[in-house]
Amino acid sequence: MSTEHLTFCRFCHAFCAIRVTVEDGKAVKIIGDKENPTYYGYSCKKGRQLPEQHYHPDRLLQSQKRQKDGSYQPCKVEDAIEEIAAQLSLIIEEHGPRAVAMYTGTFSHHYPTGTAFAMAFMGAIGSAMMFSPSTIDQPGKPMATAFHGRWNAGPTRFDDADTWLLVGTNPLVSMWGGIPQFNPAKRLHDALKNGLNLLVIDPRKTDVAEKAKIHLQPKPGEDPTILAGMIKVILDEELFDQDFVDEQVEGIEGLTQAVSEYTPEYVESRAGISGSAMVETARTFAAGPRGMVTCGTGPNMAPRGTLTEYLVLVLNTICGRWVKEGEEIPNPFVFLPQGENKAQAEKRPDEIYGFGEKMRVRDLATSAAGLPTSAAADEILLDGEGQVRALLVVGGNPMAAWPDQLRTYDAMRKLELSATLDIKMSATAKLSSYVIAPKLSLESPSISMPNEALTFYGVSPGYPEPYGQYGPVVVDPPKGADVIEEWQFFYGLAQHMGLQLNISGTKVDMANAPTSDDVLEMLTKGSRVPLSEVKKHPHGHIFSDPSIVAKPMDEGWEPRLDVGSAEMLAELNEVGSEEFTEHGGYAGDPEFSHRLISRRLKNVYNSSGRDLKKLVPGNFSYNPAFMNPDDLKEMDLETGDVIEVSSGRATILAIVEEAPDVRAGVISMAHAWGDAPEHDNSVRFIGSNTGRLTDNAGRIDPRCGMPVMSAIPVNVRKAANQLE
Ligand SMILES: Nc1nc2c(c(=O)[nH]1)N[C@H]1C(S)=C(S)[C@@H](COP(=O)(O)OP(=O)(O)OC[C@H]3O[C@@H](n4cnc5c(=O)[nH]c(N)nc54)[C@H](O)[C@@H]3O)O[C@H]1N2
Ligand SMILES: Nc1nc2c(c(=O)[nH]1)N[C@H]1C(S)=C(S)[C@@H](COP(=O)(O)OP(=O)(O)OC[C@H]3O[C@@H](n4cnc5c(=O)[nH]c(N)nc54)[C@H](O)[C@@H]3O)O[C@H]1N2
Ligand code: SF4
Ligand SMILES: [Mo]
Repeated sequence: MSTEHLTFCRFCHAFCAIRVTVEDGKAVKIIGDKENPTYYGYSCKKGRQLPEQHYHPDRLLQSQKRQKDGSYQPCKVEDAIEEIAAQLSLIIEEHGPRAVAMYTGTFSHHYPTGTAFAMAFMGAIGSAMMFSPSTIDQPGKPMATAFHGRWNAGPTRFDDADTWLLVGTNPLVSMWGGIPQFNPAKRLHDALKNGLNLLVIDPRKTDVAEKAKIHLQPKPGEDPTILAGMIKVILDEELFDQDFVDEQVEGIEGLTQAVSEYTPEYVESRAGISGSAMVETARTFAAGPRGMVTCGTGPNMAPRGTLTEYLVLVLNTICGRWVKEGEEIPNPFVFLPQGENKAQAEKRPDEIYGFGEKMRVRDLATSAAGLPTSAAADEILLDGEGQVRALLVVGGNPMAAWPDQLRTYDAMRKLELSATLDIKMSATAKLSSYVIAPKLSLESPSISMPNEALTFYGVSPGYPEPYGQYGPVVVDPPKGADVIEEWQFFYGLAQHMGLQLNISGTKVDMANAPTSDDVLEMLTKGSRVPLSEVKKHPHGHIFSDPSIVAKPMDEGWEPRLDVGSAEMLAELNEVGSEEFTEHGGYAGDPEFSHRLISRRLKNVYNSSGRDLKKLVPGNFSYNPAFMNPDDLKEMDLETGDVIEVSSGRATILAIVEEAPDVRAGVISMAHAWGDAPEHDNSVRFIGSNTGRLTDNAGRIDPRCGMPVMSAIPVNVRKAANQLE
């Protein structure tokens, strides 16, 4: 018998509303839900492979335990939990709770119940050693917000903008970065039809750059230069929002002084773009009157990501692009409590970095972006008091995705205990003492809350309207499977270790296990719309309330948005004092000929998806090194050649591919491919790990520990062994 079910996809973070056809208890077909008011029927090829993902022969249906000889044997999940709990208790008893660390990876966003229990578990054992991708993704966002201040009523909407500037982000592929990731293609199409002036800064002519009115295609890593140049134009030509600046902004004099040297001529000679096109970009953006600048991973991973995100906020602020008094709040939330929504700057935090848990390397500590993940491997490798001996990994793949892979590899092999919750034997799972097999998205209930919470993450794409959906269980796991939800793993550990867990201030009943729906109720305590109400709308629903508008500023309220942060402007001055070569060359590192930049590929999601036949057809599945045809000609290279890419840290093999969309002097490559070094000769089948080129102990942002992960200085040459 065939039935149809409504839920949302969790292959990526976009959470598209889908219709699932189920036959004989198995999901067989996925399509977008046309009746959904926010996604308008959108689904992508990845999402449509959910059935293949659920029933893939390599999907783990049993947890795995590493044996003495290094092989893995299935074990009952209950036994695994009991054994891991016993070993954790011993480690904590002997070395203290800091010896236990956690990494909640990408899929923590997709499974809010798992993340809440993972954090509650760490709280209960008393370890602050919680790492996440936050500090290897866009840490510039929370850092810059802390320096600049947060506007309580939040950012304005994309959908009615007149202009939008995307800096190093490609939302049509990544479902991220500024165009709301809820059917971005339709949203951009509609906006362009309504006259949107789209502006893009990217060293590659990306899918969004193709549609832009102006595309600046600079050398990588020059975003601070370009943004400072734009700010200078807007200040000099008095194109800014004078009233907003007078009432809500401080530091404008310092800013004016700091950008004074960033003339169009300077920007042109340094960033390798036309100075007049930069001026035109500034004027178009300032003319607005509505629309924002948003930034993606590229510039955050290049050097000075915090400064770039700061200048992004400054541009938005001087042009007054925040929700003003009396204007409707785009998203007053569904699953989160209704915000204060005041048209005022929030008080800035007293501490932005260097507080909380101290790392034992590089003077790093907690920052506004969290604990520096670039220090996690060192914390495992460095002997002595406080050393990390056990690592719990939830929905992440450190061996594929952490920077400085060689360090990670050594660290993974040094751990006394490692437990990884993953759907397959990933590069990390293959080095773990236990691999816990979890339920997959169609087998567990969830809510769209995580995408609401993105509203607090810099100027970034949370839902642009009060949209909410509950996704029920659609199918049971395959027969004979012994799988659990992530939260149940932590609940089980806590039970064995005699710990009390607290979720959102509620004590969890540790004797009688809650259901997943009970957990969702705990997570949504105080929500603007009760979970029970959202459940009445299986297609998802927009819970509008136009009466919720931005309130006036409190009387006597003092905090303002700061565009003159001394620390940020001092860094901008440092940029200005760097040496650079005008043609082809880059600031610093003249011994490296190219810059390797980050990118996303449409059909895979970080290290997920490359085992699914329809996503990576044929025998080859690798991440090409995309290079400009002129570079290939000069180096006598052809598409398909194996090249060696060398940074100051390491050399990797890669397969080159001609790409006219990439600026000359640049290599554009996706991350999270490849495996441990002993598999390198299989590059044509497994791809290359770009993380290995990065250096956690090299150039980093000393505040949040972000290493240089884009605009990496590299040299390239044809490999002696073509590995045919
Ligand atoms: N050089 C370089 N490095 C980078 C980046 C870059 O651009 N360049 N990007 C960085 C960024 S932005 C990020 S976010 C990180 C990503 O870092 P990670 O989150 O560590 O990497 P992923 O590859 O997304 O790992 C996800 C893992 O979850 C597993 N998984 C899939 N579905 C499920 C599920 O339903 N449940 C569970 N429990 N597991 C599941 C997958 O099999 C995979 O092993 O990488 C960062 N690293
Ligand atoms: N299909 C798919 N979707 C994904 C992912 C995936 O792997 N596949 N990953 C997900 C994750 S974890 C994240 S965090 C988001 C990220 O979402 P985005 O930030 O939109 O990621 P990208 O598509 O890599 O876009 C980054 C852009 O920055 C450019 N760039 C690189 N260096 C520089 C620089 O120095 N300056 C400027 N101006 N641009 C630069 C690159 O050319 C690239 O076009 O995507 C998510 N969505
Ligand atoms: S964009 Fe594709 S993978 Fe992401 S949620 Fe939508 S259908 Fe799923
Ligand atoms: Mo990410």
